[in-house]
Amino acid sequence: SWVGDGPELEEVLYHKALGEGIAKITINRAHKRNAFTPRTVTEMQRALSAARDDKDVGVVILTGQGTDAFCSGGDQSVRGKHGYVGQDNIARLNVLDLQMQIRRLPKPVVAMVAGYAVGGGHVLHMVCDITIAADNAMFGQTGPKVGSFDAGYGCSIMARLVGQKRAREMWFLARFYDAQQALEMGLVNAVVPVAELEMETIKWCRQMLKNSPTAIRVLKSALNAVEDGHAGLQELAGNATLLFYGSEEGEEGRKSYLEGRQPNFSKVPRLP
Ligand code: 2NE
Repeated sequence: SWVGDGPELEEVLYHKALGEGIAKITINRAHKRNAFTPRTVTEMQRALSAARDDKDVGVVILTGQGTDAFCSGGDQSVRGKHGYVGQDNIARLNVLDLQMQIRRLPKPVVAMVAGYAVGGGHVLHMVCDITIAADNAMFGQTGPKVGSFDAGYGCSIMARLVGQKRAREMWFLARFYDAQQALEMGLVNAVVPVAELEMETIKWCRQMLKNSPTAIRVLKSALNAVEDGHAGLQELAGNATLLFYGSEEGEEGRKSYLEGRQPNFSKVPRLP
């Protein structure tokens, strides 16, 4: 059972499953097929931050309210000349920051997709680690139809997932693909009847939660590393430092400094 938790939000819901280690972030704009505004994105960032800092959370589900849409991308009614315009009258493309936040979150993020995942909403599911789709899900990029594109992760991750020819097809023709096609293309991990979507997603989360959080954390950064260049290496390297700080060797360095003596690393085995 889900309980409301975390930061005060308006366009997004934040829930935790009691005693499960699962947080759920829901875009709550069903009347617009869960299109995002700058505010929606800022709220998703705050929710992700809360999930990251929460030691009880091991997996995050990202979804949209209702079964009509996961997310239909940027809200075109607030699109201005230089991005999407928020209440502060500033134009932003802050969804790109959100994509990076999902990518770098050291916990798996699972996209739970019912209905349309299109435009910037399609990119959002692609940057998640796992996608579970309902049988009514529809996937596609609409940018070229509405005078927009995502030439960042929207292209590079897609090409890795579906291959260069298919990626060009998806972007240049801006067609929609149903859940079964998306499964065959490697865009999603599983397709289930819409009524079973949440239960199946939770099953996947529970299975991940049984496994070593550190192994999953390092593996996520390792799987990102090559594609994300310096930023990918930084993520992987941050995990090495995190683990090293917990070792006797790391602790001896810190202690010796504080005690004003030379460090004694003589007991550290020179491993092959
Ligand atoms: C998603 C889709 C295919 C759904 O179609 P349908 O027939 O199920 O619903 P309908 O009637 O089109 O939508 C329901 C209401 O939601 C609004 C619609 O205007 C409609 O409003 P009312 O008539 O009831 O007042 N709505 C839906 N999507 C919206 C959106 N993105 N912005 C504003 N209002 C939206 C169909 O609705 C559709 O094709 N939507 C547009 C998809 C789209 O082009 N998204 C933007 C892509 S660009 C982008 O996301 C992006 C990027 O490329 C780069 C960086 C950042 C963002």
